[in-house]
Amino acid sequence: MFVRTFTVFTSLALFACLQVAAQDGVRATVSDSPSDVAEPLVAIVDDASDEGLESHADDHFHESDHDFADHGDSHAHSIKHGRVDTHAPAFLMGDHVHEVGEWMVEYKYAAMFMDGNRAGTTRLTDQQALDFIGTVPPGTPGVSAYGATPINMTMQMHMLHIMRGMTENVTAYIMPMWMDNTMDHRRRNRTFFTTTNSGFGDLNFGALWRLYDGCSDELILNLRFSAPTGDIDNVTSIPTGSPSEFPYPMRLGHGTWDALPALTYRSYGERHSIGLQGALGLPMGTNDSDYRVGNEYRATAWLSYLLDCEKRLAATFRVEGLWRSNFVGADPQLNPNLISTADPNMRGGDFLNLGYGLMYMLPAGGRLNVEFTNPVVQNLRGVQLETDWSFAASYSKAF
Ligand SMILES: [Cu+2]
Repeated sequence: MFVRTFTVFTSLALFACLQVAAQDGVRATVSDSPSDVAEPLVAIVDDASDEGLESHADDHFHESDHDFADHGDSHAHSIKHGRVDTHAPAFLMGDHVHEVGEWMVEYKYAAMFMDGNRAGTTRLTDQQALDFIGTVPPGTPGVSAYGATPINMTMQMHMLHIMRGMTENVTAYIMPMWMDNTMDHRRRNRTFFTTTNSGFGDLNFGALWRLYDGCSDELILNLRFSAPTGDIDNVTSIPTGSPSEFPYPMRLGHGTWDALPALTYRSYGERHSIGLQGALGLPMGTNDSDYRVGNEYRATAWLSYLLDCEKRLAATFRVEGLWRSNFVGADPQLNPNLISTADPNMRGGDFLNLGYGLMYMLPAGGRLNVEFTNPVVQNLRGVQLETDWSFAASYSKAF
């Protein structure tokens, strides 16, 4: 699993480097085309005389140029247009809209790596994780300690993201995804086993509504929903020899319809942009296995800094706070006294994550977007695998 992920990452990194190296060659081609990219000095002079609205941009870039259509000029003139950083760092969604009738297709890969257990903010050895009594009161008859513990996990996601501009300010989208989860375990008797579960995850879809469209900033409401298409009843025979359901973190979906609303604010300067996003994950009702996953509350802020004059390459830095509550209810198929991953009261946690990314606009107009994140603070309920780092990479193209 690691090898595959490493290969994907290395290829993307190499591809990005080659593109950057080839950029000088590309520059001549770009400025020869009729839709020329602004010279930086021209943009600066124009800013001074024209309130920052005259930074020329490629008209093939997909963001709307409706604000200045009445100039009788096919070029987009807003500071928001024709720059790579109109998309958010790779892990984020719901950060931009498209113009009427425009489509965008994106492939996104994301992976999360977890190694070792933690209770609260304290790291545990495998033996300490096995001996963790958990939420069962000490001395409960028949309960001594866990029979097995997870020792590491890799979660991978392959997602197709299709967007279409429906009206000037409303863009609809759908995001089918394929999940691939692998978990290594240690039994009390020092033997090991690995389980793997893969398949379609929950189907996310919704609409983005741009509530405010200023000359250098905008506000976008995301009305996102998740349909329970991911299987929560898959079974494995690996640990016990007879088929039993996967524990909570290995499952492919939530089993409930979820509301995932978010609000995003973007503000653009000549060389940088900032973004703020608040997002909620609210499972609705209870699934047919008698539980629902925890609520999620996310707040994130990022800075994108343009690294080249043509505004094709940007570096991003992001800070994210994430609060996740424990599950409500419990699946009667799972015995929380056998392993920590079967305990609905060991799912919540608080995280402070940092993200580092790069995004690059290819000469043909497609976008590459990569981001690494790692938690600098994580406080987990009960005993759980800790998150070490995550990676997301995407390629998108609008037409
Ligand atoms: Cu898009």
